[in-house]
Amino acid sequence: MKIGIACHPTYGGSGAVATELGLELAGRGHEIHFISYAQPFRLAGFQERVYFHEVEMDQYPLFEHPPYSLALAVSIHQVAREYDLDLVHVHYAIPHAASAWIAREMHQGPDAPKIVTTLHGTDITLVGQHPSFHSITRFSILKSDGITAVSSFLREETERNFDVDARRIRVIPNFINTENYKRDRKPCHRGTLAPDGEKILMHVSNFRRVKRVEHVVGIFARVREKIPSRLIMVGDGPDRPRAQRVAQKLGVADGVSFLGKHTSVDELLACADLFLLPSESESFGLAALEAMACGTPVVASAVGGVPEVVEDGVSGFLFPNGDVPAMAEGAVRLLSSESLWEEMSAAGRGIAVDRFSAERVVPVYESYYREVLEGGGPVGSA
Ligand code: GMT
Repeated sequence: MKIGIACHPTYGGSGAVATELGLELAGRGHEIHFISYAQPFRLAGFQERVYFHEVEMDQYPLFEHPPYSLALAVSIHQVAREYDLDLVHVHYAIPHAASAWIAREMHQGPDAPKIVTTLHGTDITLVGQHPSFHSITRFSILKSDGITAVSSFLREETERNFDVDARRIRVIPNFINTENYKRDRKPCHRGTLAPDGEKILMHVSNFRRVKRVEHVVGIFARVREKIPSRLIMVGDGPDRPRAQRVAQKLGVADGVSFLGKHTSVDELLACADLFLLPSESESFGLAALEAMACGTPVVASAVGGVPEVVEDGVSGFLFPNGDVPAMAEGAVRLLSSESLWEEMSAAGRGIAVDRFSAERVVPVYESYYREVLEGGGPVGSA
């Protein structure tokens, strides 16, 4: 198949999944065309059958906010025509689903590419609900030829908030390359991250409000009272100063390292003893899956789609959103018992391999594409 993929290139789960999917599909013989305003952050190096098309926009003083959605529609249309795309798969509904719909309208005729929209999270639970986006998000989801959601939770939220019949939405979970994400990585950065042999607690995110990075620091401060440990914060975003302030306030700043953005989080997760994800909302929790694949148990809040990924008491512990003391207790329990840690580490790796490996999930996308290509017109109407 010839497949266009539109995604946000910035540090975040939807762009990571879109990129990994494109690379896996190319590895399976498909021709992949990434379309975005910048190279997706996980798209590095040359790979056969993979192309990147940068959406071009001229600056013009009249535009304080250049109309990216239109420029993207034009790029999708051009790439679809030039390379004879069968299908355009857009990740994160806003603005991609609307741009793809415009591109398909411009194309017209029977050879217009089909559109598959994957819903990732805040496009449904937060951003898409704003009055300025709600109706166009609903319209463009309904105009897609295929709709997928990364968890059952997100499918239900889409039905509840956008009145899209859940039967039209296929749940295809996020996946992981279990060859890259694994425990025994060499070289191991353990000695650099925790030079005195401390336990390593880790958090990876884009430090947005929903991630509650101050709770990550709060949990760490409590754990450190009982267990020699260090907190490694990977990523960056608007709440980094908040996390730094809390670390100062709680007197643990000397035990926290902020590494900034990293593309090779596999190397880092493979040396962690515990992954913390106390988000207030999370449609899936890709970072938790990445940790599990690396054999790192997870302590997280039981919100959204997280329980579909992290099995409470099996690959980690889940607690009510905001319950920092309970999360800290769970973390201490896990880190104090070698046998419990070993059990949960192995279970997490096992779940990642059995249910969320690229080998298992990518063929599900392929057969869904075939279904959509054979299925005819748009799903439903706006
Ligand atoms: O929704 C976001 O904040 C953006 C999005 C992203 O691009 O990082 O994250 C969402 O998509 C990820 C990949 O499917 C999921 O693993 C995250 O759980 C989800 N984030 C939220 O629901 C907050």
